[in-house]
Amino acid sequence: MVLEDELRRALQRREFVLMFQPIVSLTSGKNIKFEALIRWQHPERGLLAPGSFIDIAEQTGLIVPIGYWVIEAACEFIQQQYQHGVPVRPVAVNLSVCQLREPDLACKIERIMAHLKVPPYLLELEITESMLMENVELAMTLINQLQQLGIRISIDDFGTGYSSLSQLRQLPFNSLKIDRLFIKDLETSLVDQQMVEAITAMVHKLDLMVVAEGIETEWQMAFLAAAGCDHGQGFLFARPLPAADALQYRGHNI
Ligand code: G
Ligand code: G
Ligand code: MN
Ligand code: NA
Repeated sequence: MVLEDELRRALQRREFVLMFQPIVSLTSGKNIKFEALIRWQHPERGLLAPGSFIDIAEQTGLIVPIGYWVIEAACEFIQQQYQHGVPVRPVAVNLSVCQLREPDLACKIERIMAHLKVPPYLLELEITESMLMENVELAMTLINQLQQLGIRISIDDFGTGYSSLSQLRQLPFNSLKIDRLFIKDLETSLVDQQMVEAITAMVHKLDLMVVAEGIETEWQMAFLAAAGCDHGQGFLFARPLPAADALQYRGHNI
């Protein structure tokens, strides 16, 4: 069967699952929120990472219905947090550029959340810097609509696209995620150290929270905390976790 048909069937048969990777405070180590990351529980090939199917899902437009499923599943995880009596943390969901082009995206997301009785401030949408730059006008309209609903927005993979300061300043984001590329060699690269410090200072001037991605070592965590980054995400704290494990996660000892 071709991958497109398999994906369509996977959606009907509910073969997708979400994993949840904690994002923690770099000052207290407490869990602040989660990023939802999709996986495909394939009947023959096992658990597949998004790298093996997101491209096809985007090319075929299937990412749009899959994207609505992701939002529903993220809301169900928020409901689970209430049911388990644990502190309820927001969930961040990745958007694809195809979803930005849906004229009624904001409206549909609002309907899903109202139906599942999840307050809008518990959902955050991650939009990559390059998606933003592909169509600034469209992104701006959508981001304003979503913000008006009370949904949070973060700019993902920052530093890999080409946004200008004036464009960033115009858009009402809540947070910005510094791409893993800048964190990877932080310990040995003076340039990366200076970049991270400069980005953090600049982004704080825009009143946004700064999240560093891909933190794998205590050294990186300490440097980023000293540089003023607010939050961190990475294997040092936790890998993307199944919902049941994410419900148990509280934070990192600092
Ligand atoms: O764990 P990781 O391999 O999950 O994710 C790889 C890439 O797939 C990341 O760039 C991430 O943004 C993307 N991705 C993960 N989950 C989703 C999703 O639900 N929707 C979209 N559009 N992209 C996702
Ligand atoms: O949406 P985004 O492209 O930021 O997706 C996050 C991706 O980063 C996922 O594939 C996730 O599994 C991966 N990731 C999260 N933390 C780490 C880390 O500490 N190291 C590495 N190498 N990858 C990470
Ligand atoms: Mn992301
Ligand atoms: Na990223």
